[in-house]
Amino acid sequence: MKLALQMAAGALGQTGINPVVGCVLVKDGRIVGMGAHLKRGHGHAEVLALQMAGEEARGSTAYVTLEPCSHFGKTPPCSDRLIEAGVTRVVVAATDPNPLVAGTGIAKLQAQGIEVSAGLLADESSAMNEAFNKYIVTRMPFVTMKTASTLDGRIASKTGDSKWITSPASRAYVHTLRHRHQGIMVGVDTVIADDPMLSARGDVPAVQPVRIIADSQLRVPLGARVLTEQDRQPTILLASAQAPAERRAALEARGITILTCGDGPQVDLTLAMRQLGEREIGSILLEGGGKLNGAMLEQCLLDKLVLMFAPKLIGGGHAAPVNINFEGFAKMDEAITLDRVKVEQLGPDICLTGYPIYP
Ligand code: AOF
Ligand code: ZN
Repeated sequence: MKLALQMAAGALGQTGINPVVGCVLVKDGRIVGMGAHLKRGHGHAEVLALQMAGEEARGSTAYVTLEPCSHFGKTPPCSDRLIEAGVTRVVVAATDPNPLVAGTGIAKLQAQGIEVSAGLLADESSAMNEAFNKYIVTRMPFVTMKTASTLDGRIASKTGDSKWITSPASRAYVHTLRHRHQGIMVGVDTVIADDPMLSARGDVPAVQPVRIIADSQLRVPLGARVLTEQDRQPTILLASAQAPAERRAALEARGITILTCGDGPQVDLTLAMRQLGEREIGSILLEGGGKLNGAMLEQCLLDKLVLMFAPKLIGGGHAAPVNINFEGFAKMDEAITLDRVKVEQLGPDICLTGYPIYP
């Protein structure tokens, strides 16, 4: 199962709204087949492992990181394939929360007399598929907020200088994070200030995430790189119905997708997330700025926080922007707290990961 999990982990970021899954077939103490799901619409892990094993699959044990599917999706059910191939025992890590599967894959195998056990390294498997686990039951994207700030929470100095706050090790990790999400989201002020590419530029050639810009009044400059360099990565703008019609027309004439999210002065972020979910964007990395981060937090739209802190203090009062800017609460016992906190060091920086619990 550890090997199956390693193979699944290798495909993180490649499978879109699908989970990452690994499968290892063992017979007489020897591996006879292995496979991982590498791309939505292509073979599931079990099918690839069975292809490799051929006749040797008969009488083997399958170790699968996710319950074998029981439905006709883009591919036929894996549980049927395991049965046909004569696999006699199946060890599952996590069950599949997809309402189309949810225990029926295991039941199907058991009904054919196959010995099934579930739960081995289930937490490891579920953690890898945290975005899938949310999206498949809610159709809302799993949102990870990443910030890179000084120890006093600043994302720029009082003069606006921000290059660089965190170390090369932290910045490299950001590209890994980008690679693992289907969308990267920022506010239009970040586009105006930094003209970012918002691409994944890690060591591994990546499936590029969609770029999502919260831009209520469609203020994005027509020459911004997120608009002019779109061959590998489409850009989606989130706007209010109030945005000027001529801006909308100019952008649409350039083939830019604009999602209308409410008619208030600011984008209705919940509606925005729902619309992105409908477009099969199941995971988003939110990269600021502070006000957008704060608004997403206040509206309980963040599932996970990755907070990077450089061991620096820059100060700057109201002139220096902070990583998460929101109205806030009166009492400490109203605070949003983080669960399952993990702290790592990235070069000299501290990287804190946690899952917000909303009151
Ligand atoms: C498995 N093995 O390797 C994967 C599974 O549209 P499809 O056919 O790719 O089906 C996607 C669904 O199948 C997905 O939502 C999840 O429930 C399951 N994924 N199942 O047995 C695999 N990737
Ligand atoms: Zn399957």
